[in-house]
Amino acid sequence: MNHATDSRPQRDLLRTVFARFDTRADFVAGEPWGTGHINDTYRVAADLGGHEAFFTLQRVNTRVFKDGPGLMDNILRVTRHAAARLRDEGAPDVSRRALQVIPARDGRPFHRDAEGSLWRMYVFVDGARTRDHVDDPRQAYEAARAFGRFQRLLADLPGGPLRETIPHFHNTRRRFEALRAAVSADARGRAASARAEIDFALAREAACDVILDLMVAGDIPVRSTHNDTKINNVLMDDATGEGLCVIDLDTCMPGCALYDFGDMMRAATVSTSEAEPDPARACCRLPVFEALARGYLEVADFLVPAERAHLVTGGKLMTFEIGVRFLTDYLQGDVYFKIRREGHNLARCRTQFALLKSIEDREPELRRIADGAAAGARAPAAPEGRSRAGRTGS
Ligand code: ADP
Ligand code: GN1
Ligand code: MG
Repeated sequence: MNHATDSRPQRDLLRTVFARFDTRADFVAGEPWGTGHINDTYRVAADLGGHEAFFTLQRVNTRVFKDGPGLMDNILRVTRHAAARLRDEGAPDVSRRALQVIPARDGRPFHRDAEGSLWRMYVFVDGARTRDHVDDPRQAYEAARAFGRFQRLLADLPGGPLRETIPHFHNTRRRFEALRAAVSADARGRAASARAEIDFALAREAACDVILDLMVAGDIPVRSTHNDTKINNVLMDDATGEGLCVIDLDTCMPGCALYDFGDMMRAATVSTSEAEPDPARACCRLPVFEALARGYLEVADFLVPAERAHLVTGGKLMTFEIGVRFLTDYLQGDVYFKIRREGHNLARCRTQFALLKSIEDREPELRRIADGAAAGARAPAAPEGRSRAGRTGS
């Protein structure tokens, strides 16, 4: 999870930034943390009255998130509501189940450094970790329950709609048009090297509008959603395996429940990593999908019939959309997603498109599984403490 030992300039920077936040702890060390594609995340170890304490310090990518204060306002609303609700419900370990923002010494929920970068800090949740890949269906079940609970929590968030932190984030039609424009411009002369992927995407244009049309018709509601439900955006408890805490709240805003389910499906069911060197191996794992759909539907009791009926459509759409975004970024010269090597975004796109092809090939089966999970979720719940998580085995 941690990448490298910190260099001296980096340590000095982290120490200076850490001191701007309102803790009684002294900086000891900091190291890059996690595998996110957008923000820069560090785990800071500090001395708190002789005890070691950890914090998550993040430099928010303000090229992507242009209204940092507005974004932090969303996050404060969501995290405070989450903690209050958990307390009302008598949940144990509230401080590990809801992110806690640590304010800066000036009282703001962020620190702006001399270069204009926006920093924020959370309490680091101990005894839990994220995973980039689902190894067993139980993990998908737990992650789906965590994201489903999170959607339920957002449903009664007081104070009106959240701000749109990235306008049109999951508007697949716009993402598709951006791809078309990138192909025409071919600014980096890369289109020839991605001809097969471009053709694959262009042939699926009709997919863009299916959910948008249902939303316009009023069959599917706009909800407050997470919008980045990658499997590594939920912390899993080391001891119990429970999906403990939903993180990466930057994209919490008005959206569609199916985008959240779809992005989970994309990230959890894939058999390989996101930038698999041999993308043809990427396929959708049915037992993982079964666990995911069951976990989500057991919790997401608020869904309307059209949402229940289109879970697989959501998965296809999100897999398509992220593939289109990786491809567009490749053609534009890797200006959005962090890359670690030449061709990284094209490799990521290939994995998404191989996964999409696999979902298309298995669609009837996936729909049967989703319908079965929906029927099961309507049946009387299993008694407390006897979750049905283990039912599919592996
Ligand atoms: P990004 O937007 O770059 O994906 P995240 O907010 O998801 O950033 O954080 C990156 C990683 O840091 C996560 O995958 C997780 O492993 C870790 N992380 C983030 N916040 C916390 C926290 N409060 N406690 C423990 N680990 C965290
Ligand atoms: C980014 O921040 P991270 O790594 O969790 C991206 C998501 C993509 C994902 C693909 C704000 O998520 O939309 O689905 O990469 N986040 C943003 O791995 O663009
Ligand atoms: Mg993340």
